[in-house]
Amino acid sequence: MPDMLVSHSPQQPDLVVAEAAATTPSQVVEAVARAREAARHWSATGGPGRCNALRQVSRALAARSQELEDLIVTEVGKPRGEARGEVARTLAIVDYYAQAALLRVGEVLPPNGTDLLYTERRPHGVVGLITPWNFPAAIPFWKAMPALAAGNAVLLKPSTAALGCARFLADLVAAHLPEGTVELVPGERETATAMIDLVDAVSFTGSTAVGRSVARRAAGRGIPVQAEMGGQNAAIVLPDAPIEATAVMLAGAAMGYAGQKCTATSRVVVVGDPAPLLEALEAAVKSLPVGDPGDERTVAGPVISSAAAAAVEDAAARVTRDGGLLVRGSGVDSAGHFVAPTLLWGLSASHPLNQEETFGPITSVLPVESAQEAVAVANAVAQGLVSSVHGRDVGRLMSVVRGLDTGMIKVNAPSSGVDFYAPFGGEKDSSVGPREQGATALEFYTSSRTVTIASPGGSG
Ligand code: UN1
Repeated sequence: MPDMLVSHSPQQPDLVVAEAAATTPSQVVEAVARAREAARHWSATGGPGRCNALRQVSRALAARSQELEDLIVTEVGKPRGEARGEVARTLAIVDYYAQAALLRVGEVLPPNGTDLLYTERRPHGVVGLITPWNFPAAIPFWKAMPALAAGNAVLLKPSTAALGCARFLADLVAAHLPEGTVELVPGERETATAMIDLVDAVSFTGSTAVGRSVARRAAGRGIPVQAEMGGQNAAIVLPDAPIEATAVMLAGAAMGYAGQKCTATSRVVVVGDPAPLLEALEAAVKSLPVGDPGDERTVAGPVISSAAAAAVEDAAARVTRDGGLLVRGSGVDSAGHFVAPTLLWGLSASHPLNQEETFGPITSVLPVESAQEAVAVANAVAQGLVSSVHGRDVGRLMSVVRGLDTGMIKVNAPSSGVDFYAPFGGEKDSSVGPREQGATALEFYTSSRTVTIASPGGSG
């Protein structure tokens, strides 16, 4: 008997949202065979044909966007406003890559004694996608859409916690694309491993530990691999930053969706006297609306599981034990996995809580003397996904920007939130392989072929 996979609602843990049997390795073999056959036809459909099919997906998704929004709220506890934003982003991603199917696929170079020299980008064939639960629509689509636009077929192995969203999306795409072009393969490690061993490229988003092993396995087969992993993102606040507005922005960046984003702000590095910012942050964290994710006003709903809630409580207990101080926002007394937003300070920059990713509503304040020291502290972690800098003086802001070692930097903007058409990815332990999103994504899902053409008997 294959294992049964079940997703539960984080605010109502008794509610089963979706169920599926785990895909066995032999079923993965079959799915890959179907996808491989489909990929031949799909790539032969040509750019305009693929553009039309993806535009139909876009229309179908637009017609069912409310349903998807509700499912995101229920299945992964994302607050309604953010869930709506994610659905809008997902739609924009489909539209963008539908058009991208019409963009140039190569270049003509000056022939060197021959008749023609050109390059063309060709799909890999079947790509395997391993996606997380925290952006259950945007991430599967920001991987699948460029892969499909380029002419690949896709196997999608979603996180079990977002099984319902993945099925919704896979069914919606399957209704408009040839059979086998998108294969949903629910499962855990065994399914993922079987998939990595058979597909032609892999894209992963999730934890650093799992991402590293996915990358190693794929690299062992010599296939292209991309892994987006954890962050330990710092926000640097310079002395001329507007205190109130910055505190509100940082509370949102740290605690929005209960901090369950790889782009969440985990450390606030404040240059100079920390007292005014700390006071404003305390007020912002204490007044942060925590509660039912279905409610329009909610900023932080429940965390995904009881284990995730326990990890935050554990971290809070460690702060006190290790001599730090903390302020906690409002908690919710319910059967759901709610935890109070937590602001901490007084721990050294090298303390594990300032080094590891908690993936919950917890952020740490670290006072420093100078902008230079702030950059050193911000960079002194293994991860390098995103950082933010807050202040007014452009020269000073830019000198901090130049010193930071993350893949993305936001100036006077929250660390979380991305532009779907701009390259997304990090440095150090945060990423392996090329950036996601935008034009680079189309490159990742294709390889370049160089063609030289000469006349019979040789030309020139
Ligand atoms: C965002 O900040 O809007 O898993 C996107 C994550 C990231 C995506 C963040 N890969 O949290």
